[in-house]
Amino acid sequence: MNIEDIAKKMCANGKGILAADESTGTIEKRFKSINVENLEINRLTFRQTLFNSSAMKDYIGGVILFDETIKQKTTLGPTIPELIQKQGAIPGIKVDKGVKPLAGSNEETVTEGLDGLRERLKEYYALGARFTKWRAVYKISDKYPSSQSIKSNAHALARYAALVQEAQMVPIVEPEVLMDGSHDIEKCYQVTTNVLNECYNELNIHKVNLKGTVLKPNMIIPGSKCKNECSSEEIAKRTLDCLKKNVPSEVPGIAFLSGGQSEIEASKNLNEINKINDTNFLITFSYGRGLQASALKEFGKNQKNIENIQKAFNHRARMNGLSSKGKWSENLEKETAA
Ligand code: 5MM
Repeated sequence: MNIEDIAKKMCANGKGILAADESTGTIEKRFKSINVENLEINRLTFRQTLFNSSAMKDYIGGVILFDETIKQKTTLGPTIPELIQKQGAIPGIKVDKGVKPLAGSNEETVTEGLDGLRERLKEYYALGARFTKWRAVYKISDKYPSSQSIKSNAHALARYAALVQEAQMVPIVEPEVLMDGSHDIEKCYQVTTNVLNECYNELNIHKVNLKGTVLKPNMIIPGSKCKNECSSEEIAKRTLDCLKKNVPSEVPGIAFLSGGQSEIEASKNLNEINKINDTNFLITFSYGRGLQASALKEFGKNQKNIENIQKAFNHRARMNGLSSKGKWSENLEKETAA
């Protein structure tokens, strides 16, 4: 399959992306919240339980893995990428090396990982990866994000994307404007506009074929400490407007991050966006917490109760699959939970 077809397959037909690429430090935080020790076997057990779930076939087009996971063999025989392929999904890999303080603007970060990337991409391709992910992070405050952070992160994202396409894989471009803070929805709209503009400016300079990319953005949403509440309808309207104005129409797929929204909020907001989607973009999810939070809780209760862990994951995958078609409802949420 060529990269343009892969990009569509990851987001089409009511499917989305499972972000299971937590680095060892991030999964440690998640496991701590459920009192599970951060051992390799526990990480493998949790992830292979998700990847074996029945909902994978209908609702998951791609899975983003971490370096450790893509190299693991399941306790059932096949390797992790083989298990994902067997479920009809495409294995992908997070290739950034995380955020580091940005020299000259130390309260902000720049994402690193370009050194040696060309060689690492060859290795990941041989392991079965057909798409990759790189996440840039921007925080909002009175003085941030600075143009230095917007420009340096966009430059890195574009150099990453160009290398990934050279290696015949699809780059997911993830510029995440964080929800942390007390800013309102308007501020999020403005900052995301600036961030997206600079990203596509750099992607063009680096001759990235946009038809072979997927954008993973934040929704346009008020900060988590903002006093003014916003309806899902307003979030959907502002988000779609921002995407229409700032994302070139060649981009085939837009797969949102959940960014700290609750599982239900993430489904509800995605659903509202799809209800009014009058663009050609395939609009779907690329959720980490938004897909895994309930399953993680069940894993914490009893790691051996595979049925309950998978039941929780199947439910969230189905709900988000419906949201990606604008067919989710609060009632369906309750019916299935009951
Ligand atoms: C799953 O978390 C991903 C990896 O984070 P670290 O590199 O910091 O360990 C993260 O990039 C994730 O893919 C996105 O932020 C989306 O996840 P959420 O939880 O926001 O949907």
